[in-house]
Amino acid sequence: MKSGIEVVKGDITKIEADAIVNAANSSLLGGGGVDGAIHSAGGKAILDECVAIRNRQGGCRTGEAVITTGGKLKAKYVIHTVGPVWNGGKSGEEQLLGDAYRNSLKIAVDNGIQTIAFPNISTGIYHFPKSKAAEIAIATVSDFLAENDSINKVVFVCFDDENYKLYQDLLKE
Ligand code: AR6
Repeated sequence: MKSGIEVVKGDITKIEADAIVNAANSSLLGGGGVDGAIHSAGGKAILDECVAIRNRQGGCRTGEAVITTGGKLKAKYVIHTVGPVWNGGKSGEEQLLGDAYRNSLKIAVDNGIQTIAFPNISTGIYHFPKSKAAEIAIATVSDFLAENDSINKVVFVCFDDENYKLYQDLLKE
């Protein structure tokens, strides 16, 4: 296992970390999947801050990230990022998925966050192929950790068996 990286299977809303990452959409107003789970477990304080960000800067573009309170969650912060919708792979999806991970980590560093948990961004409703997404997620996080020592733990929280197995296999290498 690469140092500083862990993989667990489960529900990210239950994770104890300085921050958990949300696979949001550009509106920042919530949705289904992990986004719906985070907003319902974390409560209205998260949505209120999302609305304020939206009023200030017009939402969040694909590949970018914003930060709010964790509300009622165990995590102090939620970092909302927007992964790309998979559209066959010729629309910059791979670069944009890497950007979503990288920009989430950058905003974590800017906020003094030391432990952060990621869901498998874009691999649900947005249909990014899971195997390719896992490779990009692990490579992007590993490269970032090699150049930054303020984050000491990154947890990949896999909700489904297929992603859990992919991450375990890739991280064994
Ligand atoms: N904890 C951890 N992972 C989860 C959870 C959970 N509680 N629930 C689902 N997942 P998705 P996307 C996994 O669809 O593909 C929303 O409507 C899920 O199994 O949540 O980036 C947003 O508002 C999958 O592996 O996000 C956007 O409109 C992963 O989380 C859109 O969906 C991502 O699946 C974003 O689509």
